[in-house]
Amino acid sequence: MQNDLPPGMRHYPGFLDDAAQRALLDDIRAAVAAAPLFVPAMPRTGKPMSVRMINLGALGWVTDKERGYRYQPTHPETGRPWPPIPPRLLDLWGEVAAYAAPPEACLVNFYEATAKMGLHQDRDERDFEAPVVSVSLGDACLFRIGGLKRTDPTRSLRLESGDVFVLGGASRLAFHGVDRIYPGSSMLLRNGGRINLTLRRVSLLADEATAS
Ligand code: MD3
Ligand code: FE
Repeated sequence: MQNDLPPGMRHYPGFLDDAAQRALLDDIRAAVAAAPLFVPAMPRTGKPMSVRMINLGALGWVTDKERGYRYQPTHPETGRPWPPIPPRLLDLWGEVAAYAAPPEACLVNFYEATAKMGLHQDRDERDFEAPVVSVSLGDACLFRIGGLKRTDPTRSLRLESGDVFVLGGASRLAFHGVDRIYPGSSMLLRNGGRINLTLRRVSLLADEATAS
């Protein structure tokens, strides 16, 4: 239940109806046709992550063995700019983010049935005032959210297709991860799997205002 969530976290179950989910999926498919999914690799070890990803927007989050986690304006394999963030996602941000500027990055994560994401913090952005807005499509997942320290107690939540989750305020730097996917739990994606979109601010508004 939403009211049980820590300050700064808001869960909107079923925010997108089936038609809205399908329209968004069409946008994502068009973007993937222009910008192929890549397999991110952990800094230093080069261990591949189990998700595949692309980004939309002016900046995209990437990681590889040599250069580690970072935001950059271009696809690491094609060298081309990321596709734009579709208007329906900009509108969604406007409805839930309560922030004075549009998102600069939309990370698109694709999970196959066995993919997961270990407990981590999102701290590669400079602006922690802005929330992260997450949209889930396709198979449900078991999402885990903790506190500001890795060892803080965690709680688990099932995120379903069409759910929106907003992480801001005191929860912006909370540890979180995806423990498992529930194959066959949604009919949205013909071949199964889960797509998560995270809308983010990366740079500081103050810098933008004074950039020359
Ligand atoms: C809590 N993605 O891309 S989205 C990520 O479902 C990421 O693909 C997960 O963690 C996924 O970094 C979780 C929900 C989410 C996103 C950002 C957060 C939860 C968060 C930032 C702070 C706290
Ligand atoms: Fe994250």
